[in-house]
Amino acid sequence: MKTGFDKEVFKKSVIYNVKSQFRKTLEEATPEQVYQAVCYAVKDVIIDEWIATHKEYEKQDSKTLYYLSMEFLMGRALGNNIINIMARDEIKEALDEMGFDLNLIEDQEPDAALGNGGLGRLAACFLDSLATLGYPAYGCGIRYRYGMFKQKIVDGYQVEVPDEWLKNGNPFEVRRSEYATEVKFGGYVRTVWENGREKFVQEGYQSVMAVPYDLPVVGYGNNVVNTLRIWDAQPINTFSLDAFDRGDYQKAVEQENLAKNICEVLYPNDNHYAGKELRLRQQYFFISASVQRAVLKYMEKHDDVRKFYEKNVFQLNDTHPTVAVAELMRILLDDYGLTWDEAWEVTTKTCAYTNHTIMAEALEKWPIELFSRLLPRIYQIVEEINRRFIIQIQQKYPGDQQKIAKMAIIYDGQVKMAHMAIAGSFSVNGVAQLHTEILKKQELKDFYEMMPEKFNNKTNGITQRRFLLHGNPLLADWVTSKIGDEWITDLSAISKLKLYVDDEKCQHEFMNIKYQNKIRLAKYIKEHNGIDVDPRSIFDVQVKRLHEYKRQLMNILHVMYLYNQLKDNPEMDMVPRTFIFGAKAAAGYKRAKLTIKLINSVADVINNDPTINGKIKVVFIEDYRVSNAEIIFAAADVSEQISTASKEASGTGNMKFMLNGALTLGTMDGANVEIVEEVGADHAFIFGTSSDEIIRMEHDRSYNPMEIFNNDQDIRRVLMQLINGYYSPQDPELFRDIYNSLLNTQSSDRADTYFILKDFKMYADAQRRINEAYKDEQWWARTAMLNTASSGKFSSDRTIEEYVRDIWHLEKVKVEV
Ligand code: GPK
Repeated sequence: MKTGFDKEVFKKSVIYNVKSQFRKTLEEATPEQVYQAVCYAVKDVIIDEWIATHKEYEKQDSKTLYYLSMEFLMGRALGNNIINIMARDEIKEALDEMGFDLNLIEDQEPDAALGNGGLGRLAACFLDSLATLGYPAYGCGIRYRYGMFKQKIVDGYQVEVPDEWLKNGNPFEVRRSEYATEVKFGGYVRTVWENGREKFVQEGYQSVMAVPYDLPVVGYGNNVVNTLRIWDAQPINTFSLDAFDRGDYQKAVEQENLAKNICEVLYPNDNHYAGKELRLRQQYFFISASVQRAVLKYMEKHDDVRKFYEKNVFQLNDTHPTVAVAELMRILLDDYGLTWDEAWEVTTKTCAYTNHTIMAEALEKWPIELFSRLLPRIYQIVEEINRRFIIQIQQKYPGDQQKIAKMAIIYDGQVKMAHMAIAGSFSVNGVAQLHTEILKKQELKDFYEMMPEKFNNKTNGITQRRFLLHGNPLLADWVTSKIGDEWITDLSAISKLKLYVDDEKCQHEFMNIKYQNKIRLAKYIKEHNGIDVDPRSIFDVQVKRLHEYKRQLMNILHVMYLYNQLKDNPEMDMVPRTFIFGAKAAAGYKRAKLTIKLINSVADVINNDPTINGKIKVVFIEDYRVSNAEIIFAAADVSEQISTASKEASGTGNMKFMLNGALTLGTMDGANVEIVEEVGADHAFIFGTSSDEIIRMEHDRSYNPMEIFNNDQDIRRVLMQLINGYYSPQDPELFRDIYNSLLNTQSSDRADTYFILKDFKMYADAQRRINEAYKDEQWWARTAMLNTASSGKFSSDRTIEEYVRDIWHLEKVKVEV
C-alpha cells in the first residue's frame, strides 16, 4: 500500500460525493451513483499527483512525447486507477465496511471504447507503460460522443447499438476550455506579399473550436499521472467570425453542424479504409488542435521554434494522423516564418511513423479533389513535399519512372498517406519482427532501399497491470506469493516461475486457479448467453475483430468437421471442448457478419444435440470488449491465433493469453513467431503454410482450392453443409456467399483468398494434438505455467523502453508528493 492513503478520509469522501452530486445518503444511492462517488473520491487522490507531475515536467523542461492516435481503447478506468495508486486492498476494505462490493461497483462503469481493436488497445497499453516508467507523454485523440458500437446478437445476427458511454458523464475527465483551439476547413488560399515575401492566407473557410478534455493516466505506484487529451468540437461563437461574416446566419448554422458532426462517432472499421470525407475532417481536426497546442506550449518556455524537435516528438499511430506532417509545416512556415528547408528539418526530426498492417485495403489514399477542397493550404504544402520528394527519387534513381510511380506521395489523382508518413518521418517501424521484415522486403521495399536508416522494429506488448494484476487477481496473487511482486513493474522477473514448473503442488495450484477462472467465465456465459458450459472442458478461445484474414471461418468449419466425426463415431475419444468466440464485425462488412450468423447457427445445432453428450459446445460471447476480455483471457486453455501467415502484423491478444497461461494454437504469423521463440516450439501448437510460401503463392497464383475440395471428402462434406441447409433449414442458401468465397473465382480475385482449405487439415491435426496433450494433466499444467513464465518479453514496458532508446530519447522523471 502506498503511504498517504487514508481509508477513513476516503470513506468520508465517498459519502460527501454521493450527497453533493446526487443529494442522497449512501443508503439511498443507486449502484451507479455509488460508482460515480467512488470515482470522485479516487480522483481526489489522483489530482494532486497529476498537478505535481506536470509541475515536475515543467521544472525539468523535459522532452515530451505526443502519441497521436485516432483510437485509444481504454476500457474501464476505475479498477485500473485504484490498482495504480496502490490502494486496491484499502478501497476494497473501505467499501466492504460500507456494504458495497468493489467488483459490482466496477461493473457500473461503461468501457471507454474509443477504438476498434488491436491498434487502439496498443495505444492504451502504451499510455499505461509510459506513466509507469515515468516518461513525459500525452496521448492525443478525439472525444467521440459514440465509441465502438455495442453488439447485440438477435436471431444469430449482429445488431449494432449506439454506445452512449458519456450518458452519465465521465467522472475522471477535466474540461480544459482555456486551451480551446480554432481549426479551419475549406475556403481558398490567397497569396499576398508582405515584406518582400510570399504569404499564404486561407480565406472563406469554416471553422470549429476544438475543446480539450483531459483524462488522467495513472502510473503504477510512482506518483506519475500523464494525460490523455481528447478533443471535442464546438461551434465557433459568432462574435469571433470575421467582421464581414458576422450576422451571416447561414454560415453560423453550417459551422454549428460541422462541429456537431466531427466528433459524433468512431468509424468502426478495423484494418480497412473507407474514404469518407468526415473521417478526413476528424483526422485534421484533432491533429491541427494537438499540433497547434504543442507548438504554443513549447514557445511559452523557448524562443527558437527551429529547435522544437529537441523537446518534442510526435509518434504517428498508423497513417491516420499523418496530416500532422503537413500541419506542422504549415505552422512553421505561415505562423513562424521559417524557410521551407528550416521547417522541413524541424518536421522530419519530430515525426515518427508506426505501420500496423500490410493489408492493401487498409491503405489510406485520399482523392485529390476531396483533400484539396477540405484542406486547401495543407494540400499546397503536400504538393510541395511531393515535388521535392520526387526530385530526391530522381537523384537516386535517374530516369526510373517506375520508382516515381510506386513512391510518389501524389499519384493517380490520390494523396498516399503512407508515402507522406515515410517521407516526413525520421523513423518507420513495424510491430513484430516478421512484420518489419515483410515491410522491408515486400510492401515498402522501395522506401527501405532508398532510406534503410529509417526502418526499425518494435515488437508490440501489453500491460500486465491490466491483463494480469487487474483481470486475473487469483493468478496475480499466486505469482506474487511465489516470486514476489517485481513482475508488476518488470515482467521479465516472471521467468522466476520456471523454478516451479516441475513442482506438482504448484502445478495443481496453477491449474486450480485456471479452473476457478473458468467457473467465473462459465457464470458470465450462463448470465449473458443462457448456455451451460462445463468448466472441466477445454476452453478454446478466439476473441478478436472479425476479419477474413483472421480466419474465424476456419475455426467454425473445423467445429463442423469435428461434429461430423462425432456423429459418425459417438464413442470417439475426445476431451469435451468449449469453443468460445467473441468478435465485432464492421457494420458494413457483409461476409464478416454472415460468419457471425454461421457461428451462431452451428452453435444452435450442436448445443442442442443430446446425442453428443455435451462433448462440443459453441459459444458466441456478445459484445466482446476490454472489460469482458479481462475475464476471458484469464479462463482460456487454448489461444486461437490462426491468421493466414503474413497477414497479422503482430497480434496482442496472443500475448494476453500467454500471460494468463493459455497455450497458443497458431500459425507462424505476427508475434506468434516470437511467442514460440520465447516458450519453445514444444510448448505451442504451430501449424500451417509459412508466410514465405503464402507470399509466393500470391505471386504465382498456383493455389487452387477446388482441387482440395474435390479430393478431400471431409472438407467437401463440411462445405456442402454450408449450402444444403444443414445449419440453416429455413434458408439453405443462407451461407452460399461463404461457400462461394472458398471455391468460386469472382472476377480477378482468387477463391479462398486466405488459404483456409490449404491449411485446414494441418489445423485439424494440430487440434488433435491438443486433444491428446490435454489428457496428460501434468504436461498441460507444466506447459501452461511455462507459458506464463515465458511471457516477460511481451510487456508493453519493454516495448516502450525500446521506443525511448531508439526513437523518442525521453528522460525519466521522478515525482514526489
Ligand atoms: C492494424 F491497420 C490496423 C488497423 O487498422 N487496426 C488494427 O487494429 C492491428 N491493427 C493489427 O491488425 C494487429 O496485428 C496489431 O497487433 C495491432 O494493430 C497493434 O499493432
